Amino acid sequence: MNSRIGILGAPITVAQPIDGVDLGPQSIRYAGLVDRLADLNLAISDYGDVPVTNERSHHVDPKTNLRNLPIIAKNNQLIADYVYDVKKKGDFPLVLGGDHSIAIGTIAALHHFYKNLGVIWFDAHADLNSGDTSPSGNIHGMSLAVSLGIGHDQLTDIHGKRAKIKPENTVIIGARSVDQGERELIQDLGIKVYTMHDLEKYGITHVMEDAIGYLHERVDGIHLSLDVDGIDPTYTPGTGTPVSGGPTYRETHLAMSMLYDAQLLTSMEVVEVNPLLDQGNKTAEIANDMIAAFFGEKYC
Ligand code: 4U7
Ligand code: MN
Ligand code: MN
Ligand code: MN
Repeated sequence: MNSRIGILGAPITVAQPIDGVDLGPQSIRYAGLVDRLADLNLAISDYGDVPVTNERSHHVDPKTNLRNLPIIAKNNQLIADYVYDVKKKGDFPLVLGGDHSIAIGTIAALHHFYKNLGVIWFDAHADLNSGDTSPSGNIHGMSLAVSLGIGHDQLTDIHGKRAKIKPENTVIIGARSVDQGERELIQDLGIKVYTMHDLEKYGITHVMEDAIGYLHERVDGIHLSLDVDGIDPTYTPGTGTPVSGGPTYRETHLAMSMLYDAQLLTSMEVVEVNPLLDQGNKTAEIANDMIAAFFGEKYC
């Protein structure tokens, strides 16, 4: 793994309706991120936050079924520009959200550097809606679809037209709240999904070995998009769309350690931490534990 990490905050909040997720990057830093990673003998550059703006309207455009499209498109264009610069420097990008719409910008930037970028989407949700299928109009539930080239062109055409990743290079882990339109898309595109049923039945070790083996044959880089609501809300209560029945702290930690051991990952983002919904700063602290495991922190 590249030993220089470039941290960027991406405090978008308007792709979902609850205030506070814009404080995610600061809460993760406050929980000790830079010192923790420096202890792993990694060189850290914290480039601060992308200067996004969060003017919110609660109105869903009836023509598109999208909330706050223009501002989200503008913010993600900025995120893509900033992530591109970090990657161009040769740093390993670590992007801190913000709501999960930031993946639109992150993946758009990263796709320039790979022929076949793999994505591991660790999430309770599939984030495969579009205006046509979304029950909410919230764009944080559409970012994986957008990266696959599905959705409004103001979103899909950031840093290049349509798809930035291929469905066969995409893996979802931890899914347990998938909408009807998302199910159909998963079937149609053949996206590999490890649901909570698979995690229960086969165990996290087998699922991670299978996912890593599957991607290893296909891709030349792998981005981890870690939505903290992927983890069971007992551990990560500070998030806007919690879903019970997720992987435990220990399972998630093991998954992160196995990704480190595989030495195939090339970028990471951590999203949906909302300190205003949290118990103390618990969710940001647990996010730090997972990030540290991902970058090679061992128990002993
Ligand atoms: B997150 C949802 F309907 N699917 O589209 C939607 F359940 O980034 C939730 O994974 C999306 O947190 C959650 O609004 C987006 C809903
Ligand atoms: Mn998500
Ligand atoms: Mn989610
Ligand atoms: Mn969420």
